[in-house]
Order: sequence, then structure tokens, then C-alpha cells
Amino acid sequence: MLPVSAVAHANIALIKYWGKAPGSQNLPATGSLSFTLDCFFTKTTLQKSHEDRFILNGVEQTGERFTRVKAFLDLVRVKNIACEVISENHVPTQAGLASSASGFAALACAANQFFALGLDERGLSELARQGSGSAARSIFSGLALMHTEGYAESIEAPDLDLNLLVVHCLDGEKQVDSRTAMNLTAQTSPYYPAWVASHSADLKAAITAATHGHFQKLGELTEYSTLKMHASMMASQPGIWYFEPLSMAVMNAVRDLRRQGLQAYFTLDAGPHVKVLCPSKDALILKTELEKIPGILKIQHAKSGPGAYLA
Ligand code: 2P0
Repeated sequence: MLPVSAVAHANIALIKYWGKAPGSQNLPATGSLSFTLDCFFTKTTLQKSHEDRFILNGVEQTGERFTRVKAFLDLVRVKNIACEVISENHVPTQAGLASSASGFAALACAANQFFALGLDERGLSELARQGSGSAARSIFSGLALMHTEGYAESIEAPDLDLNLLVVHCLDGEKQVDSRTAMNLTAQTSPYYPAWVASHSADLKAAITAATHGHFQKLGELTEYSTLKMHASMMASQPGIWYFEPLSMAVMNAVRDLRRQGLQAYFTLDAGPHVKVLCPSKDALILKTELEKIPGILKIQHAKSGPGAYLA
């Protein structure tokens, strides 16, 4: 068996996934809508080995990270073949920038070829989901719609000009991983049922906005979804928040700039970084203005990225 390499790009949800359906299949409690980015990706090589190993950015992984990769291999391997998984993350690992999405999407794509599984895009998406929910969306380019049934599909939005400014607010890995945080939210937050109950209306409205090219409406729903998600996790016991003072400063600046006539909407995931949705015409001026906030580490301008592919 020859080694197989695959690349998948990270995605950022505009309408968030936060919480799982009961059961062991890693099905989401809600759908979601995401945007695959050009600038962040994972390249993964799968090859036969004498034992399972996971090497990430040149470092052999143990503990939870290895356990999740091994469990994924158990789903796909044939004839008990042991594998070495060698990944290069061109996205900060565990910083709330969707490294598990690109990671498991790349691994699913490589495994499909390596073990000759014969999966189509939907099958690949379902497989990637079992590694990480958000990974199901990274199989696709541009906008991807995740269904509660556990697979994603591409959404065509020809009249939308989407850009994300990724504003890096703090170095380092997050304190609480998203899986732990979403499970705690589901178990303890009184606002979680309201999050789930109100989600499908947001998702439906966002799909309509995207497919009709209504940038402003999609932006408003993007901010709404992220604030609802964070509000529900803040009401967990103990409360969880990923915002840092700089994150708040960027969120305030985005709203100020919007009042000045620019089109900009923020979203935050399980980390302190702020992503700002904007059209191309406003990207440069927004980047220039946001870079003036003291303490900002860097701002990357992301556009639509490709779906997962063999490399
Ligand atoms: C999302 N996040 O929709 C949401 C928003 C983070 C905040 O999906 O347990 O790593 O592996 O299915 O996909 C992060 O959670 O969780 C995530 P698992 P995942 O992008």
C-alpha cells in the first residue's frame, strides 16, 4: 500500500454548531453554515506502519489527540492494518481556528483513497464528521451547509462576495477544548434548549440570504448566531467564555466601523480570535483600521478556499 496524502482547508461557521445529538455518532444537535477559507489548511499523509502513530507538525502525539485519531482509524481500517498519520497544520492548532475541521477532513480524504473505501463527497463528509463535527463541512469549498443527519453539502451563492479578516488576538492554545465546552453547555446551561430551539430559523434565514446574495442579512445573522452561542456557554456551570479584552475591542471596533458605513460583521469560535465578514471593497480599509487597535498580533485576509483533495 502506497502512502496517500490529502489537503483540507479550515472552515469558519457563520451559523454555528454547538452541541451534539444524543448517541455515539457525533451527530450535531443543529445544522450549521460555514465558509471554507483559502489561507488555513492541513496536509495529512497516511501510510502503513507497525503500530498506529500520529505525528503533528513533526511531534509525536499522545493522549487525547492520539486517541481521537486512533478511534478514527478504527472506523476505516481494513485487515487491522496499523497506520502512521503525519499531519502538517498550516493553521494554529487548538486556537479556535478550526484545526480539527481541516485535520479530520484531510484524514478522511486520505483514508478514502488509502483503504479504497469508494466514498462520494457525502460519504466523505459523514466520515469526517465522526472525527470532528466541523470537519464534515471542510470537504467542500466556499459555503457548506451541515445537516442534522450528519453530512454537509455545498451551497451556491454566486452573488455573494465573501471575505473573512482573521484578527489574531492572543497566542497559544485555548483553555477549554470545544468538545468539552459544548458538552458542558448542553448539560448545564439553561439557555442551551433555547439555542437549539431557535437555531433552525436562523439557519433557514441565512441560507435564503446567502442564495439571494443578501450580504447584510447574512452578516447580521452571523453576529446573532455567534453571540447566541457564546451566551449559552457563558451560562454553563462553571461558565465558559473565550473572549479576551482584545476580542471585545475588535467587536466594538467592528460595530463602530459599521456605523461609519462599512460592511463588517464579527464572528468568534472557541478561542479569542475575531473573524470579520466583509465584502472585498471594504476589506483593505477594515484591515487598516483594525490594525490600529493596540495589541493586535496580525490580521489575515481570507477568501473562499477549496474542498478537500488528494495531494
Ligand atoms: C462551529 N465550533 O460550528 C463551532 C463554533 C466551534 C465554535 O464546531 O466535538 O471541533 O469535534 O464535533 O467540530 C468546534 O467543534 O467539535 C466547532 P467536535 P468541533 O464551527
